[in-house]
Amino acid sequence: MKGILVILLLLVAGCSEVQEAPEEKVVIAITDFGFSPSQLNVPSGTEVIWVNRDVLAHNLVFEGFESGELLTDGYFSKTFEEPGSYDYYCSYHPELRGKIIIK
Ligand SMILES: [Cu+2]
Repeated sequence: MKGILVILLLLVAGCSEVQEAPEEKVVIAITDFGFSPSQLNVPSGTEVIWVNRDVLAHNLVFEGFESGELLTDGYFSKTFEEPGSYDYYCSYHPELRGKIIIK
């Protein structure tokens, strides 16, 4: 049993050494009818994760894709590879808007 643990620890250590450039992740919270932050400037390859901390359900509608319904504590993640400006909104509350800018 101890031997297995040692092997697992070595595997974990080995993986973290190989991963020289950690993947970037940024969390956007949905709280009090707002995206926090409402505008995000990040490099390409960034994974953006929205977490709904509101009491109501929301969704994220981009040009070309949608998150589906996010209930309280629900989340949606998307990795943006293409530089550009991505506007989005909640179709339940169209005044709820945000923007992602990928450099
Ligand atoms: Cu909403």
